Amino acid sequence: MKGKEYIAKFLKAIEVDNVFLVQGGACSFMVDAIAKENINYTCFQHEQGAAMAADAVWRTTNRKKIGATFCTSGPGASNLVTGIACGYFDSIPSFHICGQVNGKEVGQYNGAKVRQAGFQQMDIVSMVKPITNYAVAVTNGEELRQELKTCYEKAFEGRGGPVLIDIPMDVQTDEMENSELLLPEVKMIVSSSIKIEEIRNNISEFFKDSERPLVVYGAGVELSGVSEQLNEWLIDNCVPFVSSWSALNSFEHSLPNYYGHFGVYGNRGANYIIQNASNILVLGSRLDNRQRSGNPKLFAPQSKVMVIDIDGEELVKYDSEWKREILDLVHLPKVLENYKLPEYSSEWVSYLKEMKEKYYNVDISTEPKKYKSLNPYEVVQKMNEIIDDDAMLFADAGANHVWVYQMFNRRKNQLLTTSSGHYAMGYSLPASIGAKLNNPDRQVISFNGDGGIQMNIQELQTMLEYDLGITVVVFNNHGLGMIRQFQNTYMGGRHHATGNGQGPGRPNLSGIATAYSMDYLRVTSIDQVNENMFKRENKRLLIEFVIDERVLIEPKLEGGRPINDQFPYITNKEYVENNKFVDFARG
Ligand SMILES: Cc1ncc(C[n+]2csc(CCOP(=O)(O)OP(=O)(O)O)c2C)c(N)n1
Ligand SMILES: [Mg+2]
Repeated sequence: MKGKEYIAKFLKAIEVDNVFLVQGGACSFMVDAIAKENINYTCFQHEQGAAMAADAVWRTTNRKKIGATFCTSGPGASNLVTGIACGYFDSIPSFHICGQVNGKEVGQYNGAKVRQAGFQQMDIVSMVKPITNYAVAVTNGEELRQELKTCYEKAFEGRGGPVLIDIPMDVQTDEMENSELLLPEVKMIVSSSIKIEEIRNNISEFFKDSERPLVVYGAGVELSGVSEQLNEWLIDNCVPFVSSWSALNSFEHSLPNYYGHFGVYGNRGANYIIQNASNILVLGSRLDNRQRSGNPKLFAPQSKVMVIDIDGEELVKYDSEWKREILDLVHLPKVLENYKLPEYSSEWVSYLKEMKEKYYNVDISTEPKKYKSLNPYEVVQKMNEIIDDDAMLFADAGANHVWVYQMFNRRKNQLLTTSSGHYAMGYSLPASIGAKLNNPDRQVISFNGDGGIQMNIQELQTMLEYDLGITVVVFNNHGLGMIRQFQNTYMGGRHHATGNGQGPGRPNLSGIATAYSMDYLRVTSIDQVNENMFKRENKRLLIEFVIDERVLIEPKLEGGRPINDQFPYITNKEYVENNKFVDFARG
């Protein structure tokens, strides 16, 4: 058996049924081989699109399928990098298989350290080492056999993440000495009962006599496949909780004991709740600076905090007073089994309710009215009502993302995701394509800004080619809104490189829709947002929501302040009243 045939057999064995790719000499033998094995492939226009779509496979198949790419050497491989980083920072497994120039060609340089050994040769492995769980170059058939297996296993190790294998063309075309299929081992997760009991006892000790308990729901819970169990525990025990950005996909937002997501762009009420809690248990969240603010010392300074995470390195960064436990959250249900949160103060219960009533889905921008603009918050609210109960939503980077995340109320079977940690503009569209290819019967909506849509706009062609009925939404605020707001705060409102006339410029979206054979809808008033939007023969739809460029993200934390003091600033009286349990001087 030749290397290329072995690769195809291996992919079949690990149930990869569709490889995302851009063709090139160094991967063409592998493409030929998978086609012979009846494995599908999807042609993207750019390798970044292929990598982002592969990232979405794991996110949208209930962690059952791993996305895979093929690319050619050199520029094909370097184009993958941003997509790979999206997966690494969000702990999403994906499998990248890169062609490389012939190994024999490299040999002819007698080991000389030349910049490039052969046309389009590049050391992709060194480039992606810091953003993969594992990256390796193979030089012969036996290494190929061993390393394909190792790569697959490493993608699921620890936090999970992308893996990459670099395969020279001659390894693809040479006969293998041993071609017996070497399958990955499914590692049984061994749960140490001692540790589980110890952690349960520590939690119990932590919450003992706690007057104002709170749980922070992090993405690690869903990544470990235990969100259903945690949700049951939270509901059964009436445990108040707030969520990180990435955990917003893990539970129904209508749960009465859910009090919003917190952080720089978080809900104002949730931020007060964090700062006023006496005991905060953090489950599988790395508490990024978007959550704790740029000045983490001001995050919950008067609370006791306990963090449980799979990644010990994440725990090192915290204040020494905080309690920490390393635990793979697959064991969380066992830890919480039969553990009941002790009763807590009724004052806390009424405070939680008050914060929710005052701010949850209420505290939204008043600017649009002033400028007679369509209100993006109202748009999200309305979209929320009219989309399917199992719709899949992708957000991009920028104000458009924050508007969706601040306002969207996820129903049980809906999917809401983005590239949270890497926050790459251009993620939403190719990710939606990865989702639709794996979920052809579900409604898929890709939210974008007018800047971000430009980053992978070429993938509208992929949508057309494969007839993928995706709704592409563009919030057109005529520029790079999130950065413009940053410039308002820190650069005296000088909109260099972000604004109308001094920014990157935009094509006419109606023309774009025509070019890619999409239906197009330009929305300037809220009554245009209704069910009829989706009732059309051509399911490829581009909706442009026209937003005045002065419309902001509200609320938003500005530099140096604690998370409970967001812009637009509330009165001192309201601020003091909200800090009911802690004395919190204003920044
Ligand atoms: C690839 C990439 N480049 C730059 C940025 C920095 N950035 C974050 S948000 C943003 C503005 C995006 O503009 P747009 O897509 O129009 O969204 P808006 O904020 O206007 O809704 C920029 C430039 C980024 N996140 N990703
Ligand atoms: Mg914009």
